[in-house]
Amino acid sequence: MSDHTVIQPGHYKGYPTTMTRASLDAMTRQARKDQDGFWLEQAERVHWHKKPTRGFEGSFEGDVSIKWFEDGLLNVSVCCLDRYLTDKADQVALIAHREGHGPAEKLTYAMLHERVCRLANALTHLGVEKGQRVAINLPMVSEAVVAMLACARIGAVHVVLFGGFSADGIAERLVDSGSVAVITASVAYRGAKIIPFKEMMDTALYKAGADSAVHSVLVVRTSDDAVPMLPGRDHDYHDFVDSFEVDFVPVIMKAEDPLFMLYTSGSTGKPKAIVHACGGYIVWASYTMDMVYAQRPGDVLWCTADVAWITGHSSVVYGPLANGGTTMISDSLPAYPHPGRWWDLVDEYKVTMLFSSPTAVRAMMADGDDVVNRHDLSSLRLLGIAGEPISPDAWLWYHDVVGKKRCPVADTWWQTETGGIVLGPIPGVQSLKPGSASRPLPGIEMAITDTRGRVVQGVAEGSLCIARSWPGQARTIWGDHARFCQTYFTKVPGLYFTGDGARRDADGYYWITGRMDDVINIAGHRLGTAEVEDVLGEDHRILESAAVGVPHPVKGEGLVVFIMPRKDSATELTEEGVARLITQRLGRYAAPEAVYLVPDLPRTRSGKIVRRLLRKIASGETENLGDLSALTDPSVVGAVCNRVWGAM
Ligand code: 6R9
Repeated sequence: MSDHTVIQPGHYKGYPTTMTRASLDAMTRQARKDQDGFWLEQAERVHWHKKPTRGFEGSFEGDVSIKWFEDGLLNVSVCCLDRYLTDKADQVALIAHREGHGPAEKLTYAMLHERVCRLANALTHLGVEKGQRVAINLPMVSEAVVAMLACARIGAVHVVLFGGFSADGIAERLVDSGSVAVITASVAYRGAKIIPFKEMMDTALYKAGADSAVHSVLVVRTSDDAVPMLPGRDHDYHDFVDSFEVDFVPVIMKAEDPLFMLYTSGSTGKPKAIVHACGGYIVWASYTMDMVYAQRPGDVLWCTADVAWITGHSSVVYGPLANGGTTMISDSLPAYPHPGRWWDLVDEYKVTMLFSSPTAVRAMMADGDDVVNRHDLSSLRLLGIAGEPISPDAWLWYHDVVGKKRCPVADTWWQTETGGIVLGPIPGVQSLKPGSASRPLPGIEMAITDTRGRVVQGVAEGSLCIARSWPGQARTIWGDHARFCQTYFTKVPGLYFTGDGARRDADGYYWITGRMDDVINIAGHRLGTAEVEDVLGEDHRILESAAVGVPHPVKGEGLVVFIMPRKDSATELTEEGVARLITQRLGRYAAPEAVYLVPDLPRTRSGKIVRRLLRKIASGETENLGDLSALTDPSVVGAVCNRVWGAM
């Protein structure tokens, strides 16, 4: 698909937007000219206890410091709830659908406020204080949204942990974050599978042992089966929480106080918790969701992301609620109990905006057009995606078959570190190009740099960087500011380095070419290959390993692992055993597509494993393996190829 496939905004006649090309350009110009003035104006979107007068303060140089709205005071739960109690108390804030549990629960702003206050009281009663961390490990149930907002209300920092992490993964994060309380569920359902959340949490807490500071565990009962409860530590969520008062005076926070942290993967082994600050983050969540989604009364936004991802934070919880919209969550899968399940739900709940992942789009595309065509999807007006690159074919399928060519598709590019959308179209105003994440939102100074770190203007390809701070920017990595500076600000001094590669075309549209570091993206989930290699390095039977990402038709990328066993261990080590070890240690999401035991790994003369070559071999690229003369022992390649291609 060439850059010339362009869908003009006029194609979506009558698309409701209050913006025009001129107003958008004016915003971009104003943000460039007067950064502080622009953002202080945007900060008016949210409710402040004391309005800020200061914009950005800090620097991307040296010991990087990022501060926004420093003299402002606020409470984020007030921005999302209390401010709507006067005019939207009875409007539905949250639709929470659970597969197989009948009609969805609908919580109005008043009801959500009540529940948040009860939990805020309960957490306070348990001794949780401002600044302390609370881990949330829940499936997509209403309590997940309540828990995040209740933490925000008492000033505790929430750490939402992904349900796909293993007990080891959870233990490591509980210890690293110093969490004092946990909110979890007895089980989660994933289609026909039951995932024992509480049991995993018990194992994690046992493994963390004295290193964990967790004193209380609240358990949402999601099944009728009893789960073991440790007296003194564990409480049944509703038995405990529902008796508390329905009001709680919000703790007033400084704009720069942390709101939450969220673990993500980078190119080194240890997972890192990205820290976001109250003021900048909520302004950014509100601004970005309004620019791209522009929720209006009557809109139902269903973002299918798990709350444990940044998309779940900004596009499920904080953005929609800060803007007074209706947000929907569901623990359903697109094809369970039958293909087209999500289309049933779109019709049943009259979803107007569906925001999902390219992986989900590809999976639903594989089920065929008939499945979609059997449903009434006339409620939809906007389709969104984020998380991974989408091919123009899949984009067009989403647009033509799901959106019936009526609904714009907003491909939005962002990261845990960016807090919200950075690249994305303004539907109805800007042209769309299938496969491109469009253009930067006003206020974002995107840059592309060449291999020498020089900013290139105009049509360019290289490293995707951001030249100026924006309010939703991550402030640090929890407990490791040096790593924060090193990871994001040294590759191209003075700029924020995203880790992605991109091409910019003549119209200023960005085309993401993928990660430039050793991070792979499996169905939108970031996994550092070093994380996998670290786990394998702990097994004494393994001499060395190399993890690589290969293209996968549905998941975007899949994990393939090469193992060089110790000579004396070659017989006891099996490829299945290695795969099991990875899922046990990291979680189900990291399950490899293939594991290959090989006698040796291809290396450069300086001893570095040539992952690029392994990636090609694992992808079945039999030609163009490139120049092998730089390898210490080119014959190794033959042995690796035999193992892999013999198995294909
Ligand atoms: C929001 C989110 C971030 C990484 C990012 C990039 C990839 C995200 C994308 C995309 C192509 C898009 N990514 N959006 N790639 N097109 N529209 O996914 O955050 O989990 O931190 O992942 O995802 O590689 O660097 P996160």
